[in-house]
Amino acid sequence: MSVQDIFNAINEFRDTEIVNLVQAEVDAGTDISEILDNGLIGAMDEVGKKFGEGLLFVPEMLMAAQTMKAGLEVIRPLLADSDTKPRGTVIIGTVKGDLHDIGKNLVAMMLEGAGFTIIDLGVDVEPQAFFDAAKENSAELVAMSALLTTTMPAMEEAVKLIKDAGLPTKMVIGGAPVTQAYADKISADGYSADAPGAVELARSLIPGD
Ligand code: B12
Repeated sequence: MSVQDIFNAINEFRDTEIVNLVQAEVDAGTDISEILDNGLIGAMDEVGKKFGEGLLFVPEMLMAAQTMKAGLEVIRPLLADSDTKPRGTVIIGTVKGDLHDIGKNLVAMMLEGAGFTIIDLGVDVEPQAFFDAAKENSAELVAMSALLTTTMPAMEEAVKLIKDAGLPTKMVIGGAPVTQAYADKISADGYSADAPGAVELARSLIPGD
């Protein structure tokens, strides 16, 4: 058994086998970041590549996503830091028009593991809903995810709503098409390319000690 088996299982949509494959790697002591980067996330990159090349279609992409999610659940409990202390509240969601939630879920899991309180608004979240949740919960951070170039502008709308109202809430953004340059352009407080980076970012914006 190897991380390659996890990669292959996702590409072959073997959602009943994935749990055992991931568990076997965990039991073998394989590094979680190796399981994530080369197994679970690496497989989704491959699926995206095949979709881009017209080699597979939306139903297959969905089956791969379901398989990936089942695998991710196995490592969820292992993402908690050993030295977690309570930190701030984070509102997280995927922006309006966008249904991709795997990356968002992973970021939420890792932030939770690092001690943040997570309020997950789900997918297809209106800019106003990010604003309302930030205000109602006096949240320290809003974290927005977008996987489609067409849905990125919804991030700008939410940032504008929160900044214009003068809320102290910081805003971070991410997702495959998002860049630091885009974060700068829309005056977001931060960007990270991956979930561990999102934790670093949140810690730097909300110092807990
Ligand atoms: C799975 C998938 C789907 C699934 C989603 C299931 C689900 N529940 O999420 C389904 C089948 C529903 C889907 C639908 C569509 N998809 Co799709 N999908 C993908 C795919 C293959 C994988 C995405 C994924 O889960 N990656 C794994 C996760 C872990 O990575 P991630 O999301 O990037 O997240 C990481 C980082 O970006 C970052 N991050 C993410 N969010 C955040 C947030 C913050 C705050 C921070 C700091 C960091 C951060 O950390 C994460 C962990 O490291 C991608 C290809 C790809 N390589 O991205 C295409 C892809 C995103 N989809 C694409 C398209 C075109 C579509 C559809 C329009 C297809 C169609 N014709 O209907 C629809 C749109 C539906 C909609 N309205 O949203 C295109 C987007 C092109 C573009 N640039 O706009 C891609 C790139 C495929 C391609 N090569 O063309 N899709």
